[in-house]
Amino acid sequence: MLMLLISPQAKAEGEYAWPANYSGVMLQGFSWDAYDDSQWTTLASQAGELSDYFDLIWVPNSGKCSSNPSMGYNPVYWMSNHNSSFGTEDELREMIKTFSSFGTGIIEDVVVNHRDGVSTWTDFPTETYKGVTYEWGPWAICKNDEVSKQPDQEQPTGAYDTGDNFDGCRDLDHTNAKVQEGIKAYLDFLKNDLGYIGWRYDMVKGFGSKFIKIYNESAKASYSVGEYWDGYDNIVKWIEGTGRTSAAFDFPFKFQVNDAFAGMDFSKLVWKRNGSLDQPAGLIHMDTYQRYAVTFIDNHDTYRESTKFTGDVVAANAYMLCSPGTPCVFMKHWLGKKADIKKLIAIRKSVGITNQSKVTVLSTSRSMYVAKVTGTNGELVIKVGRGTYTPSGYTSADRVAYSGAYTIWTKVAIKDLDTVRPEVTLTPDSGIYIGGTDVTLSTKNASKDAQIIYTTDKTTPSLTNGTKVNPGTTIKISKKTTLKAVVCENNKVVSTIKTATYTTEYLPVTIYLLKPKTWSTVNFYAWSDTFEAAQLLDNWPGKNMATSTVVESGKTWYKWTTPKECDVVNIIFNNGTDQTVDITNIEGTHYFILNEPEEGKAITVTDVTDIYGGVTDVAAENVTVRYNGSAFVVEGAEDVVSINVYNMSGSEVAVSYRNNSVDVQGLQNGFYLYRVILSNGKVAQGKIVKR
Ligand SMILES: [Ca+2]
Ligand SMILES: [Ca+2]
Repeated sequence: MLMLLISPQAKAEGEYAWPANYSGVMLQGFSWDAYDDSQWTTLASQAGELSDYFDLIWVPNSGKCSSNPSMGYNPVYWMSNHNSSFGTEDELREMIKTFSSFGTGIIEDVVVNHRDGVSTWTDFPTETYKGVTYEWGPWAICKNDEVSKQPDQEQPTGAYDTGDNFDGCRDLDHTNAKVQEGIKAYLDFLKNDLGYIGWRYDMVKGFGSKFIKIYNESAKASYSVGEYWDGYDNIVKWIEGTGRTSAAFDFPFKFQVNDAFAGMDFSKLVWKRNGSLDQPAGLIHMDTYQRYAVTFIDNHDTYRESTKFTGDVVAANAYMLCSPGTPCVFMKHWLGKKADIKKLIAIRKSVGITNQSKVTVLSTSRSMYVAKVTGTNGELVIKVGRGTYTPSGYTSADRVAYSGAYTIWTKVAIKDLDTVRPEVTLTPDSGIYIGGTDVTLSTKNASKDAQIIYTTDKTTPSLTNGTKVNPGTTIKISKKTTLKAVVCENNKVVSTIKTATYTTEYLPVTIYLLKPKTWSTVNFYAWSDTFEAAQLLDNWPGKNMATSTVVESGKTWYKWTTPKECDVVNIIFNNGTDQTVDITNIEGTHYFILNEPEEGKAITVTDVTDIYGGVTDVAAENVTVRYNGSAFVVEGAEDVVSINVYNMSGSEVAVSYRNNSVDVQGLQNGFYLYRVILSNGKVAQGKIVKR
């Protein structure tokens, strides 16, 4: 009877935080501005190799943000738009699925301390998930957020912030139950819809730790780690504040490693547990917290600041990979020292070291740290530093990895983690084949019963999508096609996705730029894979476009069309002094406008092709749009397919389908652009004022 009185919601300690005795190794799959290295398609193409070594990969926030490009730390959309600077939502889903099929979990960078508006500081998007609509207003914002000093913006009415303020986005009021419901839905969406295995919380100093407990218990987080940038005592306080529902990055570990290598004083790699027992430094020195520690040598922030690790990268990774805690290898270190880091991970996994493995420090001095680490399959001895040491019972034949800066001895046989995986080969591969080509699909390293599943509509080939054929099948490509294919064995997808693009004719690119108000000179500068800048629009700053203007829909545009052999182009707009970001991989016809410049940054652009690209459409006559006090209403037409509303910088702010009105109550007063498409294909567009 007594048992029944125990609170049913009481959870086993750490149930939703990080597994006990966890042997996994994590990769931070990006560094700052890693827009190339960390594209979802790039990561997915390496899924085989990365999955041989890593169990978890932390990637940038994949939701659409308020700038482009964005590293993900100015989030706008949570559930309804995961097209980001790292790829489209389809590419994201394909990447997560590919890693998952190799047993590797993807960790999302969850940024919920703050959020940005769609077009103003406070107009958060309305999003619907599982039939529930989440509509937010200024009540969701902490009253001491910096927007309270902006009289021209809607004023926040939430409670005071329960942590630090992030200057640049609106700090959310986590004490508000509706905010909490939104975050719970967001995490549910990440885990159960997109397929993330867990998350890393950004800037957890920005709100109370008890809210993490609410969120993780709701989402049943399997892996949660918080970025609490502080010393040991405060991080421990934070972990306890979350009810041990989250792990934390081991900043104290990172800073001891920095200090030890910078001053060549390896005694700094040791802290005393309970004042007496020598242990590797950081959160991990305490048995209580090893499980909740994610160790690292550098991350995207520290690497570009004065906190960057400047010592021997391999030796530091050796120390980390031969210590408790869950090691998180940094992308730059992985790319720069791949062979060494592969070996160190193979050693950790062969010996069976976990986040809670036992360490016996054998020697500690300025010149070296020496410790015995006991894994589930045996033990190793690691020495970091240049001091001389030979562990008893070992000979030089037992040294499995070493340099002048570190040595590892073990008698455990080191496994080769490289897996030979089946793959698809396409003959010929991507390229330009004017008039078309035949492509043969074959397998490599696959069993004789293996089959191939392919798609030609850019969707992900899977057991339930695509055409299944035998290796050796030839298919005819007669128009521009993206071919995606996987190997399938015993009713399982066993390869990464092979993607190839076949171009069968040249389609020139046409680029329009709306005449910028503040530039008296406009230059176009372009390059492509097949053409140098000098062959297209001349060397920097490119071509002065003064004589290349056209007037369309009452606006003056600078217009340029590529030569017909150039069907993908990269461009920069500039005025000789200021310039835009690189606008890459443009195909077809595109209309651009410049965004407001930000101090010290290249100017970003908005692609407004959706609004202006339709000017050649047949105009719908006698169709008008009027404001009725709460909605924009279409008059003079019955068969409305869609109504899109854009702010004056071209961002879509409202949309309605199969309806002759669109609700604009959430929008501020001012001018908007609308575009109405009728079922007969005709288009009405124009400007409207809400007042
Ligand atoms: Ca703020
Ligand atoms: Ca905050």
